[in-house]
Amino acid sequence: MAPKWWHDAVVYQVYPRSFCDSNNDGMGDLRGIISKLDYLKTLGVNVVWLSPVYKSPMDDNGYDISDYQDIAPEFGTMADMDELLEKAKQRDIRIIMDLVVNHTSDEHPWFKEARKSKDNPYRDYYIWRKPNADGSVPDEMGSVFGGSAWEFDEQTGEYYFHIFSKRQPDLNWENPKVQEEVHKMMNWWIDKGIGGFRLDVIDLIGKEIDNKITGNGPRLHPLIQQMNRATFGNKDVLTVGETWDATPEIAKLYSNPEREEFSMVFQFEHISLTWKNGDKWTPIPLDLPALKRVLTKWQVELADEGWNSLFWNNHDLPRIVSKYGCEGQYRVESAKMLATTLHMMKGTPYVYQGEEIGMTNVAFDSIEDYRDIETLNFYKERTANGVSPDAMLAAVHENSRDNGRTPMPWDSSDNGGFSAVQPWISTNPNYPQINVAQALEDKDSVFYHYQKLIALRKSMPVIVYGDFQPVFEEHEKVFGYLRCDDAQRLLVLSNFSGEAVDIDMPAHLCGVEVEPVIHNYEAHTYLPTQVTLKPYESFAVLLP
Ligand code: TEU
Ligand code: CA
Repeated sequence: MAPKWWHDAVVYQVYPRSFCDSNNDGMGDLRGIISKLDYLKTLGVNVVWLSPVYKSPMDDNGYDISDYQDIAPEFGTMADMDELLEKAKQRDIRIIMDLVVNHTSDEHPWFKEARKSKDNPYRDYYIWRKPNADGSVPDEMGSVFGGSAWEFDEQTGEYYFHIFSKRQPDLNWENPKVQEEVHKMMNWWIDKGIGGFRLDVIDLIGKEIDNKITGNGPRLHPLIQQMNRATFGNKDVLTVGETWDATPEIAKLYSNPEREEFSMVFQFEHISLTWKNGDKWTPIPLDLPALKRVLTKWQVELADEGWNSLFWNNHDLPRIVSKYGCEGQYRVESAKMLATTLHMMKGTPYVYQGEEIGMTNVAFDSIEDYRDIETLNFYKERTANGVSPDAMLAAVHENSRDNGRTPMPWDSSDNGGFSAVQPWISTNPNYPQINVAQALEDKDSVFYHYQKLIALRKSMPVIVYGDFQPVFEEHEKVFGYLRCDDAQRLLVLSNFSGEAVDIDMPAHLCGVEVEPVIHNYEAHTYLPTQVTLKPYESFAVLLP
């Protein structure tokens, strides 16, 4: 595969409203991000994915855009954005914009026009259907955020379609004008010198509503190839599509360079394993063998065709130490173990703000303390349908998107030093212990572990391009794999349990001196016939 700059890149995701508040209004902003660029440089990342900063009524924290070419005033101005691009560039950091084009805000001028009359020139920018004869909704399709996907609009007496909130009407991608407008807007950002796009729920744009098809519709890949040709195709940028239902076969369609679509996609199979029958509000414990099977499948199947993205966290997901590691006694060890497991695999790693200091889930006592539209809608819907408020709050503690959205704790001062005033959502109460200042002072912190992993990727080609081979495939507690190229063989072993585990090493992997690469307990320099892994121990070593 022809090498690309993003093959050995590590991306850091910033959720602007929760990152750093420069003017003490309780809301993170662009100047706050600018003030932390040196911190990101110290960590070693070379790409920042910025969650949406565009003008927006913030019904879904900016994933509802009312002007794609302006900045939300709470985040700053276009001059601040230009300065961020410039100062990031000085530090060799590229900025990737979040492109949310499955839908707009209901306050976007296109939608305001569209709803005025059935013959408005913008009407077909969105998806409208007549009520049934009895006045009821066109069909039973539901919104991801609860309730119907159809909203009745009084003015013209028709329903419009929205997969997310009713304030996020879906664009009609069958309309060539929509395609042209979006391409034009993307080129405007590319000309500003951005490093690429993260494409929000892009797998939904090929939908066929009348056949009840939303994800992976028949028109999806032609639309993406057309977008590629019209915009970023001949530019040296990173593009990553958010594709919840991708299988490896589908991911190859997107990311095989010959097809000229995206650099890579986010798949979520390794994330939804703890959702009972796909329902995040019915959490179940992790089945480690299942996680191993999923991670292995993606590594093996995208080996020669396509490219993986590697992530544990983002702004929609609970914190990984709380889910697959240990929040208590072994927080630091398990955060490092999870980081090593992910970062030694093949693909482009993404670090979500706060992951690099081992931030945990939050458990607010009252639903009043939550802000996320999805969490609040489902709390209301499920408790109205008989789920007890306590059970629902427990599910929120486990899987609410707000777990990943509490303000970044920079130090142990009030509100974790994020802001001088009460932030838009409360800080995790554990900020006096878990914060950036503490992590930077402690040479054994999770932060320095991430820093090392990122540096290793830049210096060891075997991590970037080596083959992936699972070892101990049947083991209930340990995940292990080898990464090999012509020059080196790297062995990675991780204990996903809170107990020590003895493993019998296969003949070809023992009785040898090894070179330690990274570890979260003492280094191993020799592999005996039986290796004992301490609780959440993980290490990578080079075999002779
Ligand atoms: O997320 C897509 C999405 O489907 C999530 O809302 C996810 O399904 C949900 O959290 C699982 O319960 C993207 C953005 O990342 C998210 O923040 C937006 O709310 C959503 O699209 C709409 O733009
Ligand atoms: Ca602010």
